[in-house]
Amino acid sequence: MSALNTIEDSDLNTLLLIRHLELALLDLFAAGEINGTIHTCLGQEYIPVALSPLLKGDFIFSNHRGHGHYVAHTDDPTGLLAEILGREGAPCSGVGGSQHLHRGGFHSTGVQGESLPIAVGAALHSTRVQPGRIAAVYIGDGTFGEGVVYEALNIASLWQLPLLVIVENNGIAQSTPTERHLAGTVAGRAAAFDIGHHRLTTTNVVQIRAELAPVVSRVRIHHMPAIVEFATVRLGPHSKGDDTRSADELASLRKQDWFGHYAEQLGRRFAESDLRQREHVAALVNEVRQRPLATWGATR
Ligand SMILES: Cc1ncc(C[n+]2csc(CCOP(=O)(O)OP(=O)(O)O)c2C)c(N)n1
Repeated sequence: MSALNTIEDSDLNTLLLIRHLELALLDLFAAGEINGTIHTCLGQEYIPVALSPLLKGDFIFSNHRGHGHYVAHTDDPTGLLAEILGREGAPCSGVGGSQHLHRGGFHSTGVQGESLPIAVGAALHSTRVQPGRIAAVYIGDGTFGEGVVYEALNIASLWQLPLLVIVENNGIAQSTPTERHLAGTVAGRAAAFDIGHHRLTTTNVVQIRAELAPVVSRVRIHHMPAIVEFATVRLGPHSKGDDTRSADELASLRKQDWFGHYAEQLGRRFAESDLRQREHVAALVNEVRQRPLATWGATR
């Protein structure tokens, strides 16, 4: 078991950066400064932070809850803010917004399940022209309700493609608890397609990375798909103002928040990073919201 106190400063900073960005986005939404909606990854930030160094240079496919994925994999919080606020410097000219982000090998979509077959295509492309590059795709537990997921898993296994499926199982899909929408298990589904499955329950990024490094290597070197499933918590509403969970349930989920555990174990180091990131995000928000509006094509 890897001790949390060996966590690198850069990882701690990224975790807290994502946490404060998500909180700032909720404030901006409440102030009417964001069009459409947002889905925050509060509670799930540690997953892409643990995975990002293992997936450098790979294709990353994200979903509607993708802010943390984007920041961890691209190190571009300013671009994310500009995109969501529709300001100059937005990587997709402010047209993609919160759910449709693209930068380099990073792509996200708000259409549930859509990324799976596209990731399979990217993995196939890799085997032909860029061996060693894998396609990693983030999905939620609710996305197993989409038939295309099974078509993609079938082909990835049959053709032995370097596909890593990262399941963020937060126990709920919008307002439906997992036990009411999912028969069987994620592990059972992986087994049905002869795909390796690994389930993680810890929020310790050091431990997660150590445990998954050999899994990702196998995908990369032996061209075989794998599914990694995180038992995690969604602390915020699905998107905005649509949390149907009781106050008691939310209070018990908050006890599982990595933030409290990290604060307890890392003490002053945590408090200092937390303050720095809070101030950093406040400054970023201030700077980006004063930029002129993005124009289509201007930043491409
Ligand atoms: C094809 C499609 N159907 C429905 C939706 C609306 N929708 C967005 S997210 C979501 C639930 C997703 O649940 P899950 O996959 O568990 O991810 P989570 O939101 O928990 O991260 C739904 C129904 C959608 N975006 N796309």
